[in-house]
Amino acid sequence: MTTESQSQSAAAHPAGTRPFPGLIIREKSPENLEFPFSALRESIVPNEHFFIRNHFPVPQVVESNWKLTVEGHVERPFELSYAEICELASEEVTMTLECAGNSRIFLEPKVAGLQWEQGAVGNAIWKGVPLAAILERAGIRKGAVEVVLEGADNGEITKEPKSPGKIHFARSLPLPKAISREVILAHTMNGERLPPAHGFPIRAIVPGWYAMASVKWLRRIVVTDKPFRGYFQTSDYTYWERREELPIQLLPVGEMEVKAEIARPASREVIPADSFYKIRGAAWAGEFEVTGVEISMDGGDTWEPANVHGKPEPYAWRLWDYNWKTPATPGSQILMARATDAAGNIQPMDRDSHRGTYIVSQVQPIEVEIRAMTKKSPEDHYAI
Ligand SMILES: Nc1nc2c(c(=O)[nH]1)N[C@H]1C(S)=C(S)[C@@H](COP(=O)(O)O)O[C@H]1N2
Ligand SMILES: [Mo]
Repeated sequence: MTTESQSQSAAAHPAGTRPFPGLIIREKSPENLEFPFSALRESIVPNEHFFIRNHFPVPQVVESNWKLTVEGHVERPFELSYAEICELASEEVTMTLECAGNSRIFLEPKVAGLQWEQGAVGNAIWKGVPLAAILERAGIRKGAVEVVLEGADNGEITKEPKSPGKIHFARSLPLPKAISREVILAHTMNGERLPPAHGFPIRAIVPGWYAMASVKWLRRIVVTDKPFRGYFQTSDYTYWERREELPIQLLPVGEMEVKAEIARPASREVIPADSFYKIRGAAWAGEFEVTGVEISMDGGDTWEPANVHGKPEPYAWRLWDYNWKTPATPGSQILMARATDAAGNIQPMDRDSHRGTYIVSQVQPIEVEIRAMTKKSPEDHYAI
């Protein structure tokens, strides 16, 4: 009876189509939800599975009242309605959004902040208007240095460092990044209108940068002639620049680092001894293309190349797999994956302590148990 229902459920959910186990709640209010990374199947994460990171409650936006203003150090300030933005020439970019605090739970000693495991990351196809086109229309004045992107969401931060009363979520980009064609004001996520939690009606998409730069519910663009000193730029989302081990200054977190994550097996998975098992995961590299992924079974002494899918392209992750002949001897086994990018960066083994509570990109070991088993899992023999 049990056997029958088990085999029925295996038939109802053939490899690769198992039901989604649900997003993990990291915080109830404001809502912060993690993608269970071991559920990774496709390169594009469906909207309903995409992680959510909110600092404040999702703002109620009435589409017909919503306006995006462009102001500051420009010749011709102006505003746009949602309908007007949707009519402008748009571009598409496939981009991996990774929260700068992703993988924080693996830090020792423990640090403050949401305790994300591997799933504060996702990859989607975004479509929208290049920020450069909007800035061109406004006419950037001489002496401009940054472009501030401000969201409609707001609130007060009562934990240290406290905010000066109510503030909006806002981040700036240096002018060269802001006018690069890849930065878009997105209205579409995987072919659908942006879902409310992901920034409806408009969000910035800043390819190559950690996701805090991709401001949701965008309502104001301000060109400035001095560096922006907003809360999420100075008190939060910063790391120490050091010279000869001395902290020199706090810098805003920016470009993503090269990183691979293992989706399958999951931590503590039990795997049959002396069998064939397909290890799977994703790797990304911010501004650069992922060129390789390697696997180590001996704590990083030796590395074997994994099979990286698709073509190298900047901004988007690449799925990879590795056909593993599991050990004959039962016991604990540590797996590691590391990625390399087109600029020659290799994912490091060790944590750079200058990064505070952000940019957790060192190799993340996964521990599994090898067990002598007669019945193999349905995903064996390099299935899926
Ligand atoms: N307006 C606004 N934009 C925001 C945030 C926010 O709280 N408010 N969170 C940022 C952070 S820290 C991350 S990781 C991403 C998460 O995007 P997602 O919720 O669509 O996955 O949005 C960024 N943009
Ligand atoms: Mo984030």
